[in-house]
Amino acid sequence: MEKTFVMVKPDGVQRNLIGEIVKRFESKGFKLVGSKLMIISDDLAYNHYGEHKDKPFFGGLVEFITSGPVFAMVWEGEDVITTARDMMGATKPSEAIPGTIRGDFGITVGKNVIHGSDSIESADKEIGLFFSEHEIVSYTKQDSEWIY
Ligand code: RTP
Ligand code: MG
Repeated sequence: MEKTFVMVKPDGVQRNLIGEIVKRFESKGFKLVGSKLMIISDDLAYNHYGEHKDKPFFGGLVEFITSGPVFAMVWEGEDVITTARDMMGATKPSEAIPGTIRGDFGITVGKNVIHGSDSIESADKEIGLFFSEHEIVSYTKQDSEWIY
């Protein structure tokens, strides 16, 4: 089953949005298979956001993402990578439609509350960066094809 990496960014943690965000993914029907509150090291930030290393906002992005605790999660379910991105909304909260997480809780692009992997490749990479194998829990909720 497909897995994705989702993270409540430091602004979301400070604003007490962990529960709200977990609730949205649970209510949608996805299965939480890993989670932890952690502070991102500079090394991890460079690895995670390496694709943006030449962008003008890279320094500020690393400074922000390492500035306080984040809540890192792995969610599992059919098409969870794309669906999580849709639930998050556009990168710029000003362009994110109401009903999405960024549309409902964000204002500025630098503090946009949540991260989610944007492809199968980035999900694999990011899950591996943030979680060791024993931290991903494999379990069954129901003998059902539609409850993940
Ligand atoms: P993320 O990786 O954090 O989930 O966000 P994303 O895919 O929607 O956007 P991405 O293009 O990967 O950008 C990563 C993060 O960099 C910050 N950013 N700032 N100042 C700017 O113009 C700018 N552009 C991007 C945002 O915080 C974005 O989430
Ligand atoms: Mg991205």
